[in-house]
Amino acid sequence: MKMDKIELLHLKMPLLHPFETSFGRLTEKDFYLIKMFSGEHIGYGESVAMPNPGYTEETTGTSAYMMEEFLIPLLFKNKINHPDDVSAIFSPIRRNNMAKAALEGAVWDLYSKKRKISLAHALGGTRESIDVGVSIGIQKSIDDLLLKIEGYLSEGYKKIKVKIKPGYDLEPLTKIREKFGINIPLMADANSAYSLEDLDHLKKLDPLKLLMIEQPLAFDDMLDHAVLQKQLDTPICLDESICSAEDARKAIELDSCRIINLKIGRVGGLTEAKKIHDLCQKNNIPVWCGGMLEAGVGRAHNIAITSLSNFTIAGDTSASDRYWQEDIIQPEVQMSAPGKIAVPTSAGIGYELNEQVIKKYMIGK
Ligand code: OSB
Ligand code: MG
Repeated sequence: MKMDKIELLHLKMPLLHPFETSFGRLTEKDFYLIKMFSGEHIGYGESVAMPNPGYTEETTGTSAYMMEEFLIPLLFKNKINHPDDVSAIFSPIRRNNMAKAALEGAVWDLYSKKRKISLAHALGGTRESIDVGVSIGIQKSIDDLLLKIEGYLSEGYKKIKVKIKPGYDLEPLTKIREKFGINIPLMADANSAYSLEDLDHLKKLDPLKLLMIEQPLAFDDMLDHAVLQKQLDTPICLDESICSAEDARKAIELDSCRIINLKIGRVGGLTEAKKIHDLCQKNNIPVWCGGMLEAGVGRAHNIAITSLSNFTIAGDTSASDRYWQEDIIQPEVQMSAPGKIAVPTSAGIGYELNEQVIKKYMIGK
């Protein structure tokens, strides 16, 4: 695959609703869209790094710097026969996974377009549609939270994930159970807001029968999560802690988690995500696709990877209108049936870019 040109488009898109977590509040999405030109085809990628290094160490700015200074030159210097080659080409560069994933995603799109198959098919996906849930940020009041959940449940979302932090955990979760019952698929994401000193407090979550608790302890911890998992009935799901297949192997061996939230950007690309998917499948660890408030291109990549068979739990890949006034792709991502999104069958990511919307939100190139 010979590349002619790579463009990085810098976009800032306002979120419909501010998104608050234990690590901060986001009102707009600041990201890079990658256009990779090769002959008659263009492959698309999206950098999912956040403006601030609160979730991982990367930022919008560092990912652009790494792409321009190090990663793109490597892509032009090396021969790429298959997208799987890209992670090997990038391996001399430590971490910077979101920068790597953005470019590798464009290579995967290009590869599938050249072969005239869908990205999902190229990745080995088998599902025709995926189950989707929604991740709800910390709200001003519990009443606001309950109202939001009611709305998303009526739209058909198959998993409700709420962000928690110390002082905003037992009460909102208990109220949710009181209002919607013990049977709605409910989980909580702490984004590393607790420590083992909170063990007794975290045990109080068990009677709420959450599907799982996501990343309760430190972002780089495996041992304490294993200690906590032994004490909890609620399955632990790791997000921040899993940045590679090696991390997943260690977490599984240590029993640090029973479920893994798989994010393409966090693990450095689709090839590594597939490896983690396969490893988890062998070890009976279900995975689901997490989100980074992606615009349409990142969302399309998430849909494609979720078509793999061990994505057995609804992910955070919600429809475009949960985030945006208007998305950068057409058609926008919509539910094909309640709680489901159809996996595109046309070549590559299966969505066209909406250049008008891109022009409107582009702040640099
Ligand atoms: O922890 O899963 C997370 C968004 C940004 C950074 C981290 C996380 C999230 C979400 C939102 O939970 C998922 C989404 O709707 O894209
Ligand atoms: Mg998370």
